[in-house]
Amino acid sequence: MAFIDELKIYSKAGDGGDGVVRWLHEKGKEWSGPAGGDGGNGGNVYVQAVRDVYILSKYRHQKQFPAERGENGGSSSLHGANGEDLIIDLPIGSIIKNLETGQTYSLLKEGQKELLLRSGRGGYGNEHFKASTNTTPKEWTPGKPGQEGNFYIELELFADLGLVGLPNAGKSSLLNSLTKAQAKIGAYQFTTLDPNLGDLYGYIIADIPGLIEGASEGKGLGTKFLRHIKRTKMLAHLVSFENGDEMMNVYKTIRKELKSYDPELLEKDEIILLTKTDVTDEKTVQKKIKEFAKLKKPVFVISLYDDASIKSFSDELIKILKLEK
Ligand SMILES: Nc1nc2c(ncn2[C@@H]2O[C@H](COP(=O)(O)OP(=O)(O)OP(=O)(O)O)[C@@H](O)[C@H]2O)c(=O)[nH]1
Ligand SMILES: [Mg+2]
Repeated sequence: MAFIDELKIYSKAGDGGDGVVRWLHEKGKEWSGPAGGDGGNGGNVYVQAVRDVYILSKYRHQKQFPAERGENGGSSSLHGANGEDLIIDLPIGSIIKNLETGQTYSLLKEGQKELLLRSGRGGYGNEHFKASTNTTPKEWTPGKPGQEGNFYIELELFADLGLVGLPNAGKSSLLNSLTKAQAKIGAYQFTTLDPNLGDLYGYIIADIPGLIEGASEGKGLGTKFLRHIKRTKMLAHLVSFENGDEMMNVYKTIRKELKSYDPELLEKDEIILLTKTDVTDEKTVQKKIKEFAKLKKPVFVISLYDDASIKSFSDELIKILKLEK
């Protein structure tokens, strides 16, 4: 299913039903008393957090989200039925902005429910206006309108581990070998256009589209997707041996781009993954391990063609993620 992480919708809470003018019907008496019921209240609009990062794509073709109107009052003092509330399910990590009022709501926990739009009250029927001085009231009031508004919904994923690195570093390949994700792999840059997610024993790994120098100024795919690692607990930074002597520079370039997007990204715990060891020799691997070890972060080397390297990284990763929780 397509991954959608932003959406604009229009929503409206239900209007109240109108009050009505009705009369008691007693034999021989035409105006024996008012009996017009009140209108029902409209339905409210809520958003609720669910554990489904793909749910926004379900709403792609639905731009309007109205809650039910209250029913009008009836004869014999019948109160109109209340309109049903509308509950819009959104993924955990959604930020919802009311474009009219500027108010924002963040859904942080599964099941969290927020009232977006308040419904209109039902109007009064003529029975409501009965008084000793007014035994045959003809007054009634219409239902009040429900609130309405346009909303911008943006998803910031909550992953346990975010994979970052240059295009072609092997991020999607790694995601596929660690999890059941079936991310597209390609021997060209920017194969990944939207974040991919995988599940490693309950830990969510997010594969972010590749970054390049100047991403913060909009080069390549820009930094649009970096918001998905803002709330990610830990980063895995992939650098391929294909970059040869440039590996450390490549690493620093990506760190610079992360920083210009949000300096806090640099504060996150990070592990370093030197990928594609199969394209180089053992001596270079050892040299690079030493060089990167100076950064005082865990360093791993992997190759897609060396199952043992993936297995031992996966085991270590689970241990590290357990400690992070
Ligand atoms: N030799 C070798 N090639 C690899 C390895 N891992 C991935 N590749 C290849 O490298 C290319 C890029 O891999 P991807 O996983 O698509 O890279 P990515 O980092 O997701 O790239 P973008 O989505 O463009 O950012 C593909 O042709 C893979 O087959 C590896 O360990 N060794
Ligand atoms: Mg990719």
